[in-house]
Amino acid sequence: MEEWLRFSVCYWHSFRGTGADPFGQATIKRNWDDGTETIENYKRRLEAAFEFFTKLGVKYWTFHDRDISPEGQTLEETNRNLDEMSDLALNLQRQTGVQLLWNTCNLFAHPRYSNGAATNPNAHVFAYAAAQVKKGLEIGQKLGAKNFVFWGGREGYSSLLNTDLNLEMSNMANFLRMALVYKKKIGFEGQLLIEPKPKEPTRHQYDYDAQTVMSFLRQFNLQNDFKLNIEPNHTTLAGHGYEHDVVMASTFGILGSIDANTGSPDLGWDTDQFPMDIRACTAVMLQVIRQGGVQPGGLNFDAKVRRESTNTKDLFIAHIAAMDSFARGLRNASKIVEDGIMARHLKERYISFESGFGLKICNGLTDLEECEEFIHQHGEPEMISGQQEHCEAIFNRYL
Ligand code: XUL
Ligand code: CO
Repeated sequence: MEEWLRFSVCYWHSFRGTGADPFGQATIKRNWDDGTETIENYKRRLEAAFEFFTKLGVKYWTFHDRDISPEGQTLEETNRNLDEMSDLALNLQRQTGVQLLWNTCNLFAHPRYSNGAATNPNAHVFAYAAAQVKKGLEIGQKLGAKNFVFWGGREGYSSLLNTDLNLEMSNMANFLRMALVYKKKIGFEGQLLIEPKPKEPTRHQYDYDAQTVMSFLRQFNLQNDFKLNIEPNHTTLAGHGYEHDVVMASTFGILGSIDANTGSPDLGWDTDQFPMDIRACTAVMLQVIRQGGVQPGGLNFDAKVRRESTNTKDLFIAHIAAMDSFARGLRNASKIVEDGIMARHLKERYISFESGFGLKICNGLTDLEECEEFIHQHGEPEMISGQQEHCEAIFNRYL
Protein backbone atom coordinates (compact mmCIF):
# COMPACT_ATOMS: atom_id res chain seq x y z
CA MET A 1 0.00 0.00 0.00
CA GLU A 2 2.83 2.35 0.94
CA GLU A 3 4.27 2.86 -2.54
CA TRP A 4 0.86 3.05 -4.22
CA LEU A 5 0.07 5.98 -2.00
CA ARG A 6 3.20 8.08 -2.03
CA PHE A 7 1.85 11.20 -0.28
CA SER A 8 3.57 14.53 -0.26
CA VAL A 9 2.90 17.85 1.45
CA CYS A 10 3.15 21.04 -0.60
CA TYR A 11 5.24 23.53 1.35
CA TRP A 12 3.83 26.42 -0.67
CA HIS A 13 0.31 26.15 0.59
CA SER A 14 0.82 24.92 4.11
CA PHE A 15 3.92 26.77 5.27
CA ARG A 16 4.57 30.04 3.57
CA GLY A 17 2.60 31.53 6.42
CA THR A 18 1.88 35.18 5.82
CA GLY A 19 3.72 35.27 2.47
CA ALA A 20 1.93 36.88 -0.45
CA ASP A 21 -0.21 34.49 -2.44
CA PRO A 22 -0.20 35.29 -6.18
CA PHE A 23 -3.84 34.25 -6.39
CA GLY A 24 -4.87 36.64 -3.65
CA GLN A 25 -6.08 34.05 -1.17
CA ALA A 26 -4.00 35.32 1.74
CA THR A 27 -2.70 32.51 3.90
CA ILE A 28 -3.30 32.35 7.61
CA LYS A 29 -0.83 33.80 10.09
CA ARG A 30 0.68 30.93 12.05
CA ASN A 31 2.44 31.10 15.38
CA TRP A 32 5.76 29.86 13.93
CA ASP A 33 5.77 32.72 11.45
CA ASP A 34 6.39 36.39 12.30
CA GLY A 35 5.57 37.51 8.76
CA THR A 36 9.04 38.92 8.02
CA GLU A 37 11.22 38.15 5.01
CA THR A 38 14.23 37.35 7.21
CA ILE A 39 16.28 34.17 6.87
CA GLU A 40 15.50 33.47 10.56
CA ASN A 41 11.79 33.43 9.81
CA TYR A 42 12.28 31.23 6.76
CA LYS A 43 14.28 28.80 8.92
CA ARG A 44 11.65 28.70 11.65
CA ARG A 45 9.01 28.01 9.05
CA LEU A 46 10.96 25.17 7.47
CA GLU A 47 11.60 23.58 10.86
CA ALA A 48 7.90 23.79 11.69
CA ALA A 49 7.13 22.18 8.34
CA PHE A 50 9.38 19.19 9.00
CA GLU A 51 7.85 18.79 12.44
CA PHE A 52 4.47 18.72 10.72
CA PHE A 53 5.57 16.16 8.07
CA THR A 54 6.95 13.93 10.83
CA LYS A 55 3.82 14.16 12.94
CA LEU A 56 1.71 13.32 9.90
CA GLY A 57 3.98 10.45 8.94
CA VAL A 58 4.20 11.76 5.38
CA LYS A 59 7.37 10.68 3.56
CA TYR A 60 7.64 13.43 0.90
CA TRP A 61 7.42 17.18 0.46
CA THR A 62 7.51 19.67 -2.42
CA PHE A 63 8.43 23.36 -2.71
CA HIS A 64 9.06 26.34 -5.00
CA ASP A 65 12.51 27.93 -4.68
CA ARG A 66 11.02 31.19 -3.40
CA ASP A 67 8.90 29.39 -0.78
CA ILE A 68 11.89 28.22 1.20
CA SER A 69 14.13 31.19 0.67
CA PRO A 70 13.75 34.96 0.17
CA GLU A 71 14.73 36.69 -3.05
CA GLY A 72 17.69 39.07 -2.59
CA GLN A 73 18.73 42.25 -4.40
CA THR A 74 20.76 40.31 -6.97
CA LEU A 75 20.75 36.78 -8.35
CA GLU A 76 23.97 36.11 -6.41
CA GLU A 77 22.36 37.11 -3.12
CA THR A 78 19.21 35.14 -3.93
CA ASN A 79 21.28 32.06 -4.69
CA ARG A 80 23.30 32.47 -1.49
CA ASN A 81 20.02 32.49 0.46
CA LEU A 82 18.95 29.37 -1.38
CA ASP A 83 22.25 27.66 -0.56
CA GLU A 84 21.81 28.42 3.13
CA MET A 85 18.18 27.34 3.23
CA SER A 86 18.74 24.18 1.21
CA ASP A 87 21.57 23.23 3.62
CA LEU A 88 18.98 23.36 6.39
CA ALA A 89 16.46 21.44 4.24
CA LEU A 90 19.08 18.74 3.59
CA ASN A 91 19.76 18.41 7.30
CA LEU A 92 16.06 18.21 8.11
CA GLN A 93 15.55 15.61 5.37
CA ARG A 94 18.38 13.52 6.85
CA GLN A 95 17.10 13.85 10.41
CA THR A 96 13.51 12.95 9.55
CA GLY A 97 13.87 10.65 6.53
CA VAL A 98 11.39 12.84 4.64
CA GLN A 99 12.34 12.99 0.95
CA LEU A 100 11.77 15.53 -1.79
CA LEU A 101 9.08 14.46 -4.27
CA TRP A 102 9.80 17.52 -6.44
CA ASN A 103 11.00 21.05 -6.39
CA THR A 104 10.20 23.80 -8.84
CA CYS A 105 11.00 27.41 -9.64
CA ASN A 106 8.56 30.20 -9.00
CA LEU A 107 8.63 31.88 -12.41
CA PHE A 108 5.35 33.74 -11.97
CA ALA A 109 5.13 35.84 -8.77
CA HIS A 110 7.93 38.38 -9.30
CA PRO A 111 6.86 41.43 -11.40
CA ARG A 112 9.68 40.71 -13.91
CA TYR A 113 7.63 37.68 -15.04
CA SER A 114 4.36 39.60 -15.60
CA ASN A 115 4.70 39.03 -19.35
CA GLY A 116 5.97 35.49 -19.02
CA ALA A 117 9.23 33.74 -18.15
CA ALA A 118 10.29 31.37 -20.96
CA THR A 119 7.70 33.06 -23.21
CA ASN A 120 8.54 36.63 -22.29
CA PRO A 121 8.89 38.97 -25.30
CA ASN A 122 12.10 40.27 -23.70
CA ALA A 123 15.14 37.97 -24.11
CA HIS A 124 16.65 39.41 -20.92
CA VAL A 125 13.76 38.01 -18.86
CA PHE A 126 14.08 34.63 -20.62
CA ALA A 127 17.73 34.55 -19.55
CA TYR A 128 16.80 35.43 -15.95
CA ALA A 129 14.28 32.59 -15.81
CA ALA A 130 16.82 30.20 -17.31
CA ALA A 131 19.40 31.20 -14.70
CA GLN A 132 16.79 30.56 -12.00
CA VAL A 133 16.02 27.09 -13.39
CA LYS A 134 19.75 26.28 -13.54
CA LYS A 135 19.94 26.91 -9.80
CA GLY A 136 16.66 25.06 -9.24
CA LEU A 137 18.04 21.93 -10.89
CA GLU A 138 21.20 22.15 -8.79
CA ILE A 139 19.11 22.45 -5.62
CA GLY A 140 16.96 19.52 -6.78
CA GLN A 141 20.04 17.42 -7.24
CA LYS A 142 21.46 18.46 -3.87
CA LEU A 143 18.24 17.47 -2.09
CA GLY A 144 17.75 14.26 -4.08
CA ALA A 145 14.51 15.40 -5.72
CA LYS A 146 12.65 12.55 -7.40
CA ASN A 147 11.19 14.98 -9.95
CA PHE A 148 11.43 18.58 -11.07
CA VAL A 149 8.27 20.49 -12.05
CA PHE A 150 7.60 23.20 -14.63
CA TRP A 151 4.34 24.99 -14.12
CA GLY A 152 4.12 27.84 -16.63
CA GLY A 153 2.22 30.25 -14.44
CA ARG A 154 2.78 33.16 -16.81
CA GLU A 155 3.46 31.22 -20.00
CA GLY A 156 0.50 32.33 -22.03
CA TYR A 157 -1.08 35.54 -23.27
CA SER A 158 -3.48 38.26 -22.24
CA SER A 159 -4.04 39.61 -25.75
CA LEU A 160 -3.45 38.09 -29.18
CA LEU A 161 -2.94 41.60 -30.54
CA ASN A 162 0.50 41.87 -28.94
CA THR A 163 1.54 38.19 -28.97
CA ASP A 164 3.75 36.23 -31.37
CA LEU A 165 2.48 32.73 -30.59
CA ASN A 166 4.98 30.91 -32.76
CA LEU A 167 8.02 32.61 -31.28
CA GLU A 168 6.78 32.29 -27.69
CA MET A 169 6.06 28.59 -27.97
CA SER A 170 9.29 27.76 -29.72
CA ASN A 171 11.18 29.77 -27.06
CA MET A 172 9.39 27.70 -24.43
CA ALA A 173 10.54 24.51 -26.14
CA ASN A 174 14.13 25.83 -26.24
CA PHE A 175 13.89 26.68 -22.57
CA LEU A 176 12.79 23.15 -21.69
CA ARG A 177 15.50 21.66 -23.91
CA MET A 178 18.14 23.75 -22.14
CA ALA A 179 16.89 22.44 -18.80
CA LEU A 180 17.09 18.89 -20.12
CA VAL A 181 20.65 19.39 -21.36
CA TYR A 182 21.75 20.88 -18.02
CA LYS A 183 20.03 18.18 -16.02
CA LYS A 184 21.98 15.55 -17.95
CA LYS A 185 25.20 17.55 -17.68
CA ILE A 186 25.10 17.68 -13.87
CA GLY A 187 23.77 14.13 -13.58
CA PHE A 188 20.49 15.10 -11.91
CA GLU A 189 18.30 12.02 -12.12
CA GLY A 190 14.90 13.52 -11.28
CA GLN A 191 12.09 13.12 -13.78
CA LEU A 192 11.14 16.40 -15.51
CA LEU A 193 7.43 17.15 -15.25
CA ILE A 194 5.17 19.72 -16.90
CA GLU A 195 2.02 20.74 -15.07
CA PRO A 196 -0.84 21.72 -17.41
CA LYS A 197 -3.27 24.50 -16.56
CA PRO A 198 -5.55 26.29 -19.03
CA LYS A 199 -5.72 29.77 -17.48
CA GLU A 200 -5.34 31.70 -14.22
CA PRO A 201 -3.27 33.74 -13.70
CA THR A 202 -3.06 34.33 -17.48
CA ARG A 203 -6.05 34.42 -19.79
CA HIS A 204 -4.73 31.52 -21.82
CA GLN A 205 -1.82 29.28 -20.93
CA TYR A 206 0.09 27.26 -23.52
CA ASP A 207 0.11 24.15 -21.29
CA TYR A 208 -3.68 24.08 -21.56
CA ASP A 209 -4.31 20.43 -20.70
CA ALA A 210 -2.68 16.99 -20.99
CA GLN A 211 -3.54 16.49 -24.64
CA THR A 212 -2.27 19.96 -25.58
CA VAL A 213 1.04 19.46 -23.76
CA MET A 214 1.50 16.05 -25.37
CA SER A 215 1.13 17.61 -28.85
CA PHE A 216 3.53 20.40 -27.88
CA LEU A 217 6.12 17.90 -26.65
CA ARG A 218 5.81 15.86 -29.84
CA GLN A 219 6.03 18.97 -32.02
CA PHE A 220 9.36 19.83 -30.44
CA ASN A 221 10.56 16.25 -29.99
CA LEU A 222 10.62 16.42 -26.19
CA GLN A 223 8.09 13.64 -25.58
CA ASN A 224 10.61 11.12 -24.28
CA ASP A 225 12.09 13.37 -21.61
CA PHE A 226 9.09 15.00 -19.99
CA LYS A 227 6.09 13.61 -18.15
CA LEU A 228 3.07 15.38 -16.72
CA ASN A 229 2.13 16.46 -13.23
CA ILE A 230 -1.65 16.48 -13.36
CA GLU A 231 -3.67 18.65 -11.02
CA PRO A 232 -7.36 17.77 -11.26
CA ASN A 233 -8.51 21.26 -10.29
CA HIS A 234 -6.64 22.53 -13.36
CA THR A 235 -8.32 19.80 -15.39
CA THR A 236 -11.76 20.98 -14.34
CA LEU A 237 -10.71 24.58 -15.16
CA ALA A 238 -10.04 23.33 -18.70
CA GLY A 239 -13.65 22.22 -18.87
CA HIS A 240 -13.02 18.51 -18.36
CA GLY A 241 -14.17 16.03 -15.73
CA TYR A 242 -12.05 15.58 -12.58
CA GLU A 243 -10.07 12.50 -13.64
CA HIS A 244 -9.95 13.35 -17.37
CA ASP A 245 -6.31 14.49 -17.56
CA VAL A 246 -5.10 11.69 -15.29
CA VAL A 247 -6.63 9.19 -17.71
CA MET A 248 -5.51 11.12 -20.80
CA ALA A 249 -1.89 11.52 -19.64
CA SER A 250 -1.76 7.91 -18.54
CA THR A 251 -3.11 6.76 -21.89
CA PHE A 252 -0.25 8.61 -23.60
CA GLY A 253 2.16 6.94 -21.16
CA ILE A 254 3.21 10.26 -19.63
CA LEU A 255 1.38 10.48 -16.31
CA GLY A 256 4.26 11.28 -13.96
CA SER A 257 2.69 12.65 -10.78
CA ILE A 258 -0.52 14.09 -9.38
CA ASP A 259 -1.14 17.38 -7.57
CA ALA A 260 -4.04 15.90 -5.70
CA ASN A 261 -6.46 18.70 -5.02
CA THR A 262 -9.94 19.67 -6.06
CA GLY A 263 -12.05 22.74 -6.76
CA SER A 264 -15.66 23.63 -6.14
CA PRO A 265 -17.53 22.61 -9.28
CA ASP A 266 -19.95 25.50 -8.75
CA LEU A 267 -17.13 28.08 -8.79
CA GLY A 268 -14.87 27.32 -11.74
CA TRP A 269 -11.55 28.64 -10.50
CA ASP A 270 -8.49 27.21 -8.83
CA THR A 271 -9.45 26.92 -5.17
CA ASP A 272 -6.89 24.19 -4.36
CA GLN A 273 -9.14 22.40 -1.90
CA PHE A 274 -8.23 19.14 -0.23
CA PRO A 275 -9.69 16.14 -2.10
CA MET A 276 -12.47 14.61 -0.04
CA ASP A 277 -14.63 13.11 -2.77
CA ILE A 278 -14.42 9.31 -2.69
CA ARG A 279 -15.79 8.89 -6.20
CA ALA A 280 -13.11 11.19 -7.64
CA CYS A 281 -10.32 9.52 -5.62
CA THR A 282 -11.51 6.09 -6.79
CA ALA A 283 -11.51 7.17 -10.44
CA VAL A 284 -7.96 8.53 -10.11
CA MET A 285 -6.63 5.47 -8.29
CA LEU A 286 -8.23 3.18 -10.86
CA GLN A 287 -6.04 4.74 -13.55
CA VAL A 288 -2.99 4.72 -11.27
CA ILE A 289 -3.45 0.97 -10.76
CA ARG A 290 -3.97 0.43 -14.49
CA GLN A 291 -0.62 2.03 -15.25
CA GLY A 292 1.15 0.25 -12.39
CA GLY A 293 1.74 3.26 -10.09
CA VAL A 294 3.10 6.78 -10.66
CA GLN A 295 6.62 6.43 -9.27
CA PRO A 296 8.87 8.35 -9.18
CA GLY A 297 5.88 10.68 -8.78
CA GLY A 298 3.26 10.61 -6.08
CA LEU A 299 0.17 12.30 -4.72
CA ASN A 300 1.15 15.80 -3.69
CA PHE A 301 -1.39 17.84 -1.77
CA ASP A 302 -1.12 21.09 -3.70
CA ALA A 303 -4.00 22.19 -1.54
CA LYS A 304 -4.69 24.68 1.18
CA VAL A 305 -7.15 24.74 4.02
CA ARG A 306 -9.92 27.30 3.64
CA ARG A 307 -9.21 30.82 4.81
CA GLU A 308 -11.90 30.33 7.43
CA SER A 309 -10.19 27.17 8.77
CA THR A 310 -7.87 28.98 11.14
CA ASN A 311 -6.86 26.28 13.64
CA THR A 312 -3.51 24.52 13.30
CA LYS A 313 -5.57 21.38 13.88
CA ASP A 314 -7.40 22.07 10.60
CA LEU A 315 -4.08 21.61 8.79
CA PHE A 316 -3.72 18.12 10.26
CA ILE A 317 -7.33 17.13 9.67
CA ALA A 318 -7.15 18.30 6.04
CA HIS A 319 -4.08 16.23 5.19
CA ILE A 320 -5.20 13.16 7.14
CA ALA A 321 -8.73 13.14 5.72
CA ALA A 322 -7.39 13.62 2.18
CA MET A 323 -4.98 10.70 2.64
CA ASP A 324 -7.88 8.62 3.92
CA SER A 325 -9.94 9.59 0.87
CA PHE A 326 -7.23 8.28 -1.44
CA ALA A 327 -6.73 5.17 0.69
CA ARG A 328 -10.43 4.43 0.28
CA GLY A 329 -10.15 5.27 -3.40
CA LEU A 330 -7.30 2.78 -3.73
CA ARG A 331 -9.26 0.03 -1.94
CA ASN A 332 -12.30 0.66 -4.14
CA ALA A 333 -10.23 0.75 -7.29
CA SER A 334 -8.35 -2.42 -6.45
CA LYS A 335 -11.68 -4.20 -5.89
CA ILE A 336 -12.87 -2.93 -9.29
CA VAL A 337 -9.71 -4.30 -10.92
CA GLU A 338 -9.92 -7.60 -9.01
CA ASP A 339 -13.55 -8.22 -9.95
CA GLY A 340 -12.85 -7.38 -13.59
CA ILE A 341 -16.50 -6.61 -14.38
CA MET A 342 -15.79 -3.13 -15.71
CA ALA A 343 -12.79 -4.35 -17.70
CA ARG A 344 -14.96 -7.07 -19.27
CA HIS A 345 -17.52 -4.46 -20.27
CA LEU A 346 -14.85 -2.36 -21.94
CA LYS A 347 -13.38 -5.30 -23.80
CA GLU A 348 -16.81 -6.40 -24.97
CA ARG A 349 -17.57 -2.93 -26.37
CA TYR A 350 -14.60 -3.09 -28.75
CA ILE A 351 -14.77 -6.80 -29.54
CA SER A 352 -15.35 -6.16 -33.27
CA PHE A 353 -11.75 -4.98 -33.61
CA GLU A 354 -10.29 -8.19 -32.27
CA SER A 355 -10.73 -10.35 -35.33
CA GLY A 356 -11.77 -10.39 -38.97
CA PHE A 357 -12.27 -7.09 -40.76
CA GLY A 358 -12.04 -5.06 -37.51
CA LEU A 359 -8.55 -6.40 -36.86
CA LYS A 360 -7.55 -5.38 -40.37
CA ILE A 361 -8.74 -1.81 -39.64
CA CYS A 362 -6.85 -1.84 -36.37
CA ASN A 363 -3.63 -2.84 -38.06
CA GLY A 364 -4.00 -0.24 -40.79
CA LEU A 365 -4.27 -2.97 -43.43
CA THR A 366 -7.33 -1.82 -45.31
CA ASP A 367 -8.50 1.12 -47.41
CA LEU A 368 -11.63 3.06 -48.38
CA GLU A 369 -12.43 0.77 -51.33
CA GLU A 370 -12.31 -2.35 -49.17
CA CYS A 371 -14.52 -0.68 -46.52
CA GLU A 372 -17.02 0.13 -49.27
CA GLU A 373 -16.92 -3.48 -50.43
CA PHE A 374 -17.47 -4.64 -46.82
CA ILE A 375 -20.62 -2.48 -46.57
CA HIS A 376 -21.92 -3.82 -49.91
CA GLN A 377 -21.61 -7.30 -48.46
CA HIS A 378 -22.80 -6.67 -44.87
CA GLY A 379 -25.19 -3.73 -45.15
CA GLU A 380 -26.33 -1.64 -42.19
CA PRO A 381 -24.42 -2.11 -38.88
CA GLU A 382 -26.36 -3.37 -35.88
CA MET A 383 -26.96 -0.78 -33.08
CA ILE A 384 -24.98 -1.71 -29.97
CA SER A 385 -25.82 0.01 -26.66
CA GLY A 386 -23.11 2.03 -24.89
CA GLN A 387 -24.70 0.96 -21.58
CA GLN A 388 -23.42 4.06 -19.83
CA GLU A 389 -25.96 3.94 -17.01
CA HIS A 390 -25.18 0.29 -16.44
CA CYS A 391 -21.45 1.13 -16.12
CA GLU A 392 -22.21 4.02 -13.77
CA ALA A 393 -24.36 1.75 -11.63
CA ILE A 394 -21.59 -0.86 -11.41
CA PHE A 395 -19.02 1.79 -10.52
CA ASN A 396 -21.27 3.14 -7.75
CA ARG A 397 -21.45 -0.30 -6.15
CA TYR A 398 -17.75 0.00 -5.25
CA LEU A 399 -17.95 3.37 -3.51
C1 XUL B 1 -0.57 26.54 -9.46
C2 XUL B 1 0.04 25.27 -9.08
C3 XUL B 1 1.48 25.31 -8.68
C4 XUL B 1 2.28 24.21 -9.29
C5 XUL B 1 3.76 24.37 -9.09
O1 XUL B 1 -1.90 26.45 -9.80
O2 XUL B 1 -0.60 24.25 -9.05
O3 XUL B 1 1.58 25.22 -7.32
O4 XUL B 1 1.93 22.99 -8.74
O5 XUL B 1 4.23 25.62 -9.49
CO1 CO C 1 -0.05 22.26 -8.69
